[in-house]
Amino acid sequence: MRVLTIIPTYNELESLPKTISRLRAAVPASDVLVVDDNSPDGTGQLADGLAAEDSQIHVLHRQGKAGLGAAYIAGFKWGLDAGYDVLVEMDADGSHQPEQLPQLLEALEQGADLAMGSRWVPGGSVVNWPLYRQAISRVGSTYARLMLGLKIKDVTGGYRAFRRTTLEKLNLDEVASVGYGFQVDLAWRVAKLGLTIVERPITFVERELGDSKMSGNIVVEAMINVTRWGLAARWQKLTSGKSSAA
Ligand SMILES: Nc1nc2c(ncn2[C@@H]2O[C@H](COP(=O)(O)OP(=O)(O)OP(=O)(O)O)[C@@H](O)[C@H]2O)c(=O)[nH]1
Ligand SMILES: [Mg+2]
Repeated sequence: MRVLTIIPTYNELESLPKTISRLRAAVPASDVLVVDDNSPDGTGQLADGLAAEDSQIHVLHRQGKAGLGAAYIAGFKWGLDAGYDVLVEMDADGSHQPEQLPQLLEALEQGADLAMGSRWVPGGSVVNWPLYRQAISRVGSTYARLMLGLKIKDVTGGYRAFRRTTLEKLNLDEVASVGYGFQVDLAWRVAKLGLTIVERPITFVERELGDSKMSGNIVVEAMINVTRWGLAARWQKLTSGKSSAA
C-alpha cells in the first residue's frame, strides 16, 4: 500500500518539524504532503526546506487561508492523481500522534474503507483538554450521531485513513464545509454509501505550541449543517415513503 499523510498547515512553524520527524520515524513508508495556505509565519518555506532534504516530503502551496476542508480536498486530489492507495488526515500540531498511525493502517488492511481515530471509544482519551472543549466535542458528536443516524462515536475527529477507492466514490467537489463540519460531512458521505467505517482508540494530545484556529464560527457552521442535513434526510425519507406507497 502506498500511503500519503496529508498535513494541512496555517501558522504551524513551531509544531510542524516535530510532527513530520515523528511521522517519518513512526511510519517510514508513508510519504508526506504539507498543504499550506500561505502561512504568514513562513510555515510554507519551512516545509519547502524539509522537502528539499527528504524526497518523501512534498508541499502544496495555496494562495491564502481557505479553511481546513478546502486544504484537504486539494490534498486528496493531489494524492489521488499521484496514485496513492491510502490517504491519511493528520493535524500539524501534534494532537494526532504519528505513533498511532499503524493502528489506522491496520484497520484498512483488515478491510475497513475508512479508519477513524476516536477519542470517545473505550481506550480513547484526550490529554490536556479543558472540560469545556471535551464537552463541546462530546455534545457535538452525539448531536451529529443522532441527527444523521451515524454509528461512529467521534464524528468530528480529524485523524483518519481513507482507502483511495473510498475517496474516489465521493464527489469531492460537492464538499463545501470548512471546519469540523467538513469531518462530519465526509464521514456521513462515506456512511451513506454503505462503506465500512472502523474506529480505533487514540490519545488526542492538546497542542503545546502555536495558536488554535478553532473558532465559534466553525462550531456554529457544523451545528447548522448537521441540522440541515439531518432534516433533509428525514424529509427525503418521508416523501420517498409516500411516493412509493402511492
Ligand atoms: N491549510 C490550512 N490548514 C489549516 C487551516 N485551518 C486550520 N488548519 C490546520 O488544520 C489543523 C487543525 O487545526 P487546529 O487549529 O489545530 O484546530 P483544532 O485542533 O480544532 O484546535 P486546537 O485546539 O487549537 O488544536 C492544523 O494542522 C492547522 O494548522 C486553513 O485554513 N488552511
Ligand atoms: Mg489542533
